[in-house]
Amino acid sequence: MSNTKQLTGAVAFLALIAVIDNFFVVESDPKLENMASIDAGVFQMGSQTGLADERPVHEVSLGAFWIDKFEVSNGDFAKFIEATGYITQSEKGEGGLVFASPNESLDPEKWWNLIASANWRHPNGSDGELAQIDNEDHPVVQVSFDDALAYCNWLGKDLPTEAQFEFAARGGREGEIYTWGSQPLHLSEAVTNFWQGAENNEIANDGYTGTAPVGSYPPNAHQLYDISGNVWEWVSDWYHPNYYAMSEREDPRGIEPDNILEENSAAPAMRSLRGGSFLCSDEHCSGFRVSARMPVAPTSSSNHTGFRCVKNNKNSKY
Ligand SMILES: [Ca+2]
Ligand SMILES: [Ca+2]
Repeated sequence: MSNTKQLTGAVAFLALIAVIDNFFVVESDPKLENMASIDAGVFQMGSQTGLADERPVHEVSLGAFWIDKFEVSNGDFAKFIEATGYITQSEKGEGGLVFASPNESLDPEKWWNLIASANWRHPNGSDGELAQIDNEDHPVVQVSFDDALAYCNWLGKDLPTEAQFEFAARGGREGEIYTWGSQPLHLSEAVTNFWQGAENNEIANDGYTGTAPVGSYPPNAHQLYDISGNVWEWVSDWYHPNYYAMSEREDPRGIEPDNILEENSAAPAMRSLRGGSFLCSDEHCSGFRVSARMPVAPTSSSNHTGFRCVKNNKNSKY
């Protein structure tokens, strides 16, 4: 055998070992339990019929990754707090935003109140009805961007990028509006946890006026539950309304904050939320569309915002 053939054989053998090592080490990792494996792929990101910040539709390619099948629950988050002693941003005295029913006011400016006692243990404030101890299977809310990222990092994971979230949410449905296709939501259907009704008349045929236990509704094609609806979810990207016009094609990770702030502007940069919440209807917000984006201050916490984590494939090209 020539030296060249020996060398080629050795390289091929080492490559095989690397693949096997990755397969067994990663696939057997208990932290991948309840995560869906998403193959590398190319998709059309955005929507020509959605809002201005969803345009233009552009081609994006992603490496393989794993993503949580469920929103992170109160029970999951409690383990993190117990293990690390982490104190969330809202618990440091900043409080959290709590939705006030439009029954009390039809003025959208008055729909949200900053409640000092609102935090992940008491999403509606300490006088609220939802006590965390009774809601271990509900999605954790009243977590800021840093809180969400700290949880994912604790598990050796990350928050998904906007591109990863949309690719996973679409579940292979190219050009569709929702995770289930393009058929509009019908009030009698319980396809996801959303706001069922017009204006202030929430009929809650889906069973919940607030959060639902994670995994209460049918999953998408990747077996992802509540990737549409229930609670909005933090993603890792900084938000810019025109980002899609300048996005990288391969594994886009959002714009850098230095490029977001307007010159001489004191306005803070925003992070993106994805997936909509129990407060979204097709008439208002429609955030459960797979292309919908929502800018939010990263320091804010609210009672309709949570998250899920991803783990990137260490052999990923991107
Ligand atoms: Ca509902
Ligand atoms: Ca969700």
